[in-house]
Amino acid sequence: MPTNTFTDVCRINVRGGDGGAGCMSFRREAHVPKGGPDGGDGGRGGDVVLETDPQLSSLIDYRFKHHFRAERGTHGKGARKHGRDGQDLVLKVPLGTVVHELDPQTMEPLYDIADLTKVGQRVVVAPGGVGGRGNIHFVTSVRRAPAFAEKGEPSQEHWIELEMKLMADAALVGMPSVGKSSIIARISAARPKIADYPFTTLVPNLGMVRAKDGSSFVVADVPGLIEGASEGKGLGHQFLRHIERTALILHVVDVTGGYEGRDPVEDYRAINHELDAYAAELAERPQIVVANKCDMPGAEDAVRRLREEAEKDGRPFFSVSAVTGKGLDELVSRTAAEVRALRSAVKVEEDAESSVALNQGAELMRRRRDAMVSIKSESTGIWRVSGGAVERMVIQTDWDNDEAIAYLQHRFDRIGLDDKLAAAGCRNGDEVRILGYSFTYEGPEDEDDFDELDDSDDSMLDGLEDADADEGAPEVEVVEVQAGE
Ligand SMILES: Nc1nc2c(ncn2[C@@H]2O[C@H](COP(=O)(O)OP(=O)(O)OP(=O)(O)O)[C@@H](O)[C@H]2O)c(=O)[nH]1
Ligand SMILES: [Mg+2]
Repeated sequence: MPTNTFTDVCRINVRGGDGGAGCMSFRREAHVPKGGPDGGDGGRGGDVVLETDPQLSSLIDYRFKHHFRAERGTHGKGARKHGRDGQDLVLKVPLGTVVHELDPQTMEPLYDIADLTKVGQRVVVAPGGVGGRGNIHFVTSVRRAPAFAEKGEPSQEHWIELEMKLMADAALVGMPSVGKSSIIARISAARPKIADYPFTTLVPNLGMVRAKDGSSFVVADVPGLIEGASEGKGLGHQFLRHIERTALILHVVDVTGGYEGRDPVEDYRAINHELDAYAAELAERPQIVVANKCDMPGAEDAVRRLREEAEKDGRPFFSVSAVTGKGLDELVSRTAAEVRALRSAVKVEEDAESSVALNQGAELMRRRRDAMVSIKSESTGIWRVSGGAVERMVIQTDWDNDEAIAYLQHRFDRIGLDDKLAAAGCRNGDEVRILGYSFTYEGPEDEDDFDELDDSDDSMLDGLEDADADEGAPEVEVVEVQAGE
């Protein structure tokens, strides 16, 4: 399965389906002029789900299409009929895909959502919105005929980054032009470009290598590294990232010293230094030292010195020639054996639980961010309130319906928004803006408008509490309060 071109990082915008609206309806029967409320709930919007597919070896499907949205839920109907749930949108990704949440403003990665390393592993990256509740849910002891229903929860769009980390078993690592591509071409079916100038290889090539004992492993030919790579020189970071996932490093050294006449032992040390500087664990990763170009005259001394150096570090050493093929069979056999041993060791680490825990963490972070409310002064007497959860409450409200608006006021009350506005310096009569809507602030303890709307008694509020009990209202946390001048 040699892969010569593949995209390894891409950004996509994902959005679950919107929830369907709840229905406002009353039973109609021949002998009952106006029966009880019977509006059903809206259906749930579909989720956007990532799923690993071992057949895929790249993220190329996401290079040209960037927006993905799941199906919306349909609206609820009378006679307590629920709307239909939207279908999930399943996006296939290759094994070894790491998913990052991106900051919508800076497009910088915020945190990891998932690390997809197992066949068929799934993660929800954009949950669909829940359906709005039909008017049957708003019945209370004092409100027998609620004439409003909730709109569906709009889904949230966000940007994520997919990063495919190579799932190669071994990586050919070394300075430019040491013969990494020549070696992969010789031991596998991969046919990368080979040339006598540095940085011929710019994206990694994968090759499947079959050892004599019948076992096989995937080897990656990684672009050449130079001194300073760990600081980003020569696209160092981008290249070093490819090595992070490979359990075994085949460190290739040019024993001729290359056209610059470098010292092979220094090259060997320099590369190990860069690995260490990038990530200490890379320096500790199992490594096989491969002295290449042994066919060249006068290489013996360098081979001997390098062998000593490798032995000092306790690393297996092979002298080979990608041109004549000398020593490559031995190298392949030894690599296959190491890979087998390493593979049986990693299984324990990759249990399902750890990946689930990671997803839950991401979901929690998403909820926290979503529940945050920011209050800012736009100008004298005008306040801007923003935040995912609070904005959705506004969107889910039917603005043509006074009862629905009163219910929204009640929800604001429950999350303590009025108190927080007051704390920020908001005064009665000030304007409060949420999305495109504007409210007049009337202070935190203004329970009266509720009663006025429904000319019922004071127990109205208690009744509402009951109706809300199952709501699971988000706990709103104010992150930013900026008082106006
Ligand atoms: N004599 C001799 N030349 C070799 C050998 N292996 C590679 N070369 C030559 O070295 C040069 C560089 O080889 P590549 O395989 O492109 O080296 P690379 O490490 O992949 O280089 P980058 O992709 O630039 O990092 C080419 O001219 C090869 O023909 C070898 O074993 N012996
Ligand atoms: Mg190359």
